[in-house]
Amino acid sequence: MHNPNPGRSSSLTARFAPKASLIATAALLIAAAPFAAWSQDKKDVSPGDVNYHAAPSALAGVPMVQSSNPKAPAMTQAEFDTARNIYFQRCAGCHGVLRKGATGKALTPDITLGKGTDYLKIFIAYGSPAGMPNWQTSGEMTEVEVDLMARYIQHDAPQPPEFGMADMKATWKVLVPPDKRPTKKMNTINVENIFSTTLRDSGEVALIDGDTKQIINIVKTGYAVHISRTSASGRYLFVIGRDGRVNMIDLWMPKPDNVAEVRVGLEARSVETSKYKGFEDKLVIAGAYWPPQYVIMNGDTLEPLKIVSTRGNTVDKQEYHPEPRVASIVASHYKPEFIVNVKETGKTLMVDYSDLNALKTTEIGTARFLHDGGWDSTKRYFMVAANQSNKIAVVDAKEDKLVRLVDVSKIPHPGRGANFVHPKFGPVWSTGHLGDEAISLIGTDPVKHKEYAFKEVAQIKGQGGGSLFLKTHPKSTHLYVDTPLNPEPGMSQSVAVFDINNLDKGFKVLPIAEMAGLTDDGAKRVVQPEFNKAGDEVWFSVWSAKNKQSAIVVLDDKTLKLKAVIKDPRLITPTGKFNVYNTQRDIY
Ligand code: DHE
Repeated sequence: MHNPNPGRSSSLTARFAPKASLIATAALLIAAAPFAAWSQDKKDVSPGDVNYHAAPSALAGVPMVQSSNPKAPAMTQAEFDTARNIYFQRCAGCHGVLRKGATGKALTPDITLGKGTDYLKIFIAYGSPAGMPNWQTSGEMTEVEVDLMARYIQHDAPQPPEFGMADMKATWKVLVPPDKRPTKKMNTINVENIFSTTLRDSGEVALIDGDTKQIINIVKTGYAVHISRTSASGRYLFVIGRDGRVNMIDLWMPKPDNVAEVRVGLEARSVETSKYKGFEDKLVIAGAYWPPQYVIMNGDTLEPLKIVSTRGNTVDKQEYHPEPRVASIVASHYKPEFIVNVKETGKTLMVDYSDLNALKTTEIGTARFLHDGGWDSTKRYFMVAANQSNKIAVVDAKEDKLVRLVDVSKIPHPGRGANFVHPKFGPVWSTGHLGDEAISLIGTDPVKHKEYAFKEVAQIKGQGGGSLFLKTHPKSTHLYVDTPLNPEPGMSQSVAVFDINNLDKGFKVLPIAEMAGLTDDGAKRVVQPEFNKAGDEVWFSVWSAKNKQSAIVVLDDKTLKLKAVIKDPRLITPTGKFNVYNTQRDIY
């Protein structure tokens, strides 16, 4: 199997390695020419990446329209339902809801029927050298389940329902109407230093006081919350669950809590609020994975106002794609625009929200598989990872155009990225990678450092592949890089820290999970560094499974010494943390 960390032993790689007897059987079957042809042109996906993408989808429990294909092998209704559930738990993230292909191959009956059950069983059981996990030999699926899946994917894909205005309105609740909300801040909390912390598997966020390190409130949100964003004024927090539920939290209440909620789709990842002068706190936008659409809402109440589908043609082959998911969204500081990144078609949409009845959109062709990204330090250039294309697209929010597609390493994953001033290249924005240990630095100053602007000016080496997020702060001289999806616990449980003024010196390893002092055998993945408002503390989540202990570790940024460990039975699966002030002002 492909090893994401050449030169390092990999327990996950070993786990994915078939047993000898099975290899022999597989080798015979794999010799079949069509298999080779099918797997060879597959994108290279590391096991860490597979882990990350094969997360359960919120669609698993949704009733769907289904038709069975008479040419496909028979299945009982119960078998079909079980297979559908497995598909949405493990496969939809890569192969798409409609199985038309996303970062993984298309698996529609026109392709799968010709392959036949036996062939498909081998493929599912043993995986492909290019990245399809070996579901059976890794112990993730039984032989019976593999047989079920091989038959299931020869039937037509069941289609989840659409989710239109009537559905949204039916879920929309204003818990505290605007005129019943406080007219001034009613608490003594330093709200600018609150960390909205995702409790991934409990359907909540923890609002943690950055000054006292105490939990202010645990707020009920959607299922498997993804991100939080702060309104332009800093008063409201918006949180989105994977199930498409958006929650609006008022930080002025005596105890900050929900004031409104709505569902914008059946599965979603992104939310943002209008930040342009004159439009502060006026609108909220959320992007859905299913149905593929974005929704603009009233910034006071979350009343859905406008739904726009993202179905359309891909940027390169100009082929129709039925489910281009909405990935990252940011609010422009230059114009009344939201920047909406559409994953499978590879388009960045500059959505002018100044008149929702005459919505103007500038469609910029960038690159397929857009995912996450952040602003450069001037907030003029949005740097977005086209992860499976191994590129960063640089979009100019002033001119509404693509500046450049920058080739980087394998599967860039920046979160919002990290901006700092490099001694030689001037201002740079950086990203880590899921597929290898490279950290790419991209010059972002076209005025004083023109020769370096929008080029990958350097690659530094981090601990290993499986990196998701990196972070610094304008007041810090440190760059922190996590590696939570690296198969080596030594790497997934620690972070690398670089001295920005001496990057060539390499990194120090900070054993964050160890510092947390957790006593059980949880995975303790260290994920997503986030600074406090003052920029003198950095927070890390130590993320274990739902039934294990987790924690937040706080370091003094200057000394790299432990400052606090936040442990609480209510901190279930903490992942992303969003400091109100830094998120409000896009400081990273
Ligand atoms: Fe994320 C950001 C999608 C899995 C934690 N994630 C994002 C964004 C997208 C996205 C589109 C950008 C939002 C924006 O900026 O508007 N994430 C996805 C997936 O599709 C994926 C691969 C699989 C899935 O089924 O969700 C996925 N993400 C994860 C996780 O497993 C992580 C590590 C833990 C978790 O909480 O689920 C995770 N994603 C995050 C975090 C951010 C994020 C913490 C925001 C980082 C930041 O600093 O801005």
